[in-house]
Amino acid sequence: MRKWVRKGAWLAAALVLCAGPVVAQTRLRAWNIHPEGYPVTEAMKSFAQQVAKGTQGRYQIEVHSNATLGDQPKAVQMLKSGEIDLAEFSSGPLSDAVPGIKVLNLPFLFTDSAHMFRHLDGKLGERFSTNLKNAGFVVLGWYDGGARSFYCAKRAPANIRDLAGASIRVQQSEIYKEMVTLLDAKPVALPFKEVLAGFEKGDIDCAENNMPSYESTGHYKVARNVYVTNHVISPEALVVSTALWNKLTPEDRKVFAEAGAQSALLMRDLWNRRVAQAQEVAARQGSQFVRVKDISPFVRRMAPLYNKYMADPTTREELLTIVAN
Ligand code: BDP
Repeated sequence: MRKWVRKGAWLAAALVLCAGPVVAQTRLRAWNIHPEGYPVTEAMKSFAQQVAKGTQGRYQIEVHSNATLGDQPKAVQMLKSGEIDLAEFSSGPLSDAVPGIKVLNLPFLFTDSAHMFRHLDGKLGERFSTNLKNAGFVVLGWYDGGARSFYCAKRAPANIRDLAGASIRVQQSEIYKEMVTLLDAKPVALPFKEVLAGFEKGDIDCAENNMPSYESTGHYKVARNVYVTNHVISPEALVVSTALWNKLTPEDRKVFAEAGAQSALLMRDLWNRRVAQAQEVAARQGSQFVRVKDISPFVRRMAPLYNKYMADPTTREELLTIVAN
């Protein structure tokens, strides 16, 4: 018996030696608002895997999905205070941190995602990244926030005038509120996860979002009338806190940056397929899609917004760059 015990001890010691030096592991927390299977979630998971691989397991990123750690405006603060290390944000809440980003929420700014990424993968994206870095967010990848349209529970808009008087849920973002007010409707800022209940309780008549979010949240079950305006085409960003970034070695930064860039490509690819799937699911369950026939009355209503942000020194240059290219 004693002989076996001694043998066991030797074996354990040998295994420890074979395992090599113990690698210190750093656990990082990543915030995400979307559910499992959503393009953002899948891209973030792939990012986490690639970082773990590229740093030989020294960085383990836990992706906390479904806003379990709190809503988006709260998460922006959590990233700044170091409570979380990484996150995927849409450009609405990010613009509270960097006013110039506001421009990305302007209606009818980009013609499509390709137009948007031409700017974000170029000089404009670099400028935004620099400003965001100074505000505490290092951009690792620009994700697709899709094209947003209105959807309503009881009314079926077929014209921009049909939205007048409606209570429309918006993100906590200045431009979205202004846009809805210019449509003679009432903006109601609600956290993303409370929109479904808002419809059910009758607190809101309409909301606006891209099709994957319309479907994944189940909004399509209570708000079947989609008015396809594609009024905002905007990006989202995978970011890491500047505090964490400053602690990384140059080699690790390279791993994070490459993993971020690759995850963005994966996300954009998954996104396009998901848009079609989401529309199909909603249509099969009875959603009605009314395409806008002439967008010009909507665009004309937005004139005060363009004037305001053209006069605003924090957005003027960005706006001119995008409009001119
Ligand atoms: C989704 C965005 C998410 C926003 C949400 C919203 O991906 O980041 O929080 O819209 O409307 O499309 O709040």
